[in-house]
Amino acid sequence: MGTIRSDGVETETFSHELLVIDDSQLIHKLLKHNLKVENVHILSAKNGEEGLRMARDIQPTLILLDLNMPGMDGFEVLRALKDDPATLPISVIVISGSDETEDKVTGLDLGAVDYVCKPVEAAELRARVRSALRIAELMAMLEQRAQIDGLTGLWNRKYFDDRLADELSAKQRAGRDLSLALCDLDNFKSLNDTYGHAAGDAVLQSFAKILGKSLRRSDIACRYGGEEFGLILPDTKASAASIVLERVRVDLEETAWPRHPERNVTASFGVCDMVAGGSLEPLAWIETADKALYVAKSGGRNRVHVVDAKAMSEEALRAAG
Ligand code: GH3
Ligand code: MG
Ligand code: MG
Repeated sequence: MGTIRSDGVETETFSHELLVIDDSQLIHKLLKHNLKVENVHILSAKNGEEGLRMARDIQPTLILLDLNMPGMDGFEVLRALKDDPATLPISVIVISGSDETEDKVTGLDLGAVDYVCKPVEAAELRARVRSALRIAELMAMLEQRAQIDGLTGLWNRKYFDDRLADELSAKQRAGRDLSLALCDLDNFKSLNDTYGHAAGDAVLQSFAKILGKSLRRSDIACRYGGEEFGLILPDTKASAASIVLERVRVDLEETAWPRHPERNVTASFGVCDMVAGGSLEPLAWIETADKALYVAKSGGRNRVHVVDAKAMSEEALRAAG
């Protein structure tokens, strides 16, 4: 499969990385030749240790693993792959010269998705690789669905918690900017009570669309719960985040609602890009953004409130005595 670049050159793109771990050069050549027609990028490791390293670094979709190798044998490699949370999800097909039932049972029980005996027919190998890739794609899809909110299509609370922790540790590593915003629709209970739950649901869905339209691809919009949303904006200072959120706020306020044209819907936002004492604890960030949201609500709603970073550091200094 090819992709046309903006300069008109066709480049090859692969849907999956496939790692072959085998000590025989001949097998590497043969597998490369046999799998040429499949849409996979084939990488080669010539022993178990190198294979484990590459599996960790590259995270291939599928590994074709030889059993009989000097040094670490295939079963040891398989055990190590399945013991490490970073490589556990990678599908493994064992390709072995042994057709002993005991070896097949051991390989499959250790977590291989398939066991193929050498010499293997090219057509059969291709079909088994395609089957393993289909299962891997389904698993990835299920995993993604479990992180998505059913009503709005935004990421859910679980994903928000995981990503915030990730982003804060990435920030710690690279010293990058990060903004966190919490957002809550105003007087939503009264909207539900007046126009019905279905009208409330439609508002939640439209608000998710407004977020999708206004945020960057790298921003992470989540439904935090009910009518509350959590927004993670990597590489963004709160001053820049507040400009984006102000646009979202106005967009929502100006939306015309077919079910209740006489009633506008608004939202309040609390934004921070640092927390007292420079904490990298997700909970501290959420508390700070939540306090800012409270200020926006108590100040009259329908506004974006950004935490005053200077006041916060003074407060932290005072607290430290
Ligand atoms: P405030 O401006 O202070 O945020 O007031 P509010 O009425 O928005 O806040 P409150 O927390 O009192 O009410 C939130 C309402 O959101 C109550 C709940 O029924 C409604 N809600 C939560 N989840 C959903 C949902 O999935 N669909 C609909 N339609 N309503 C929801
Ligand atoms: Mg609420
Ligand atoms: Mg509310």
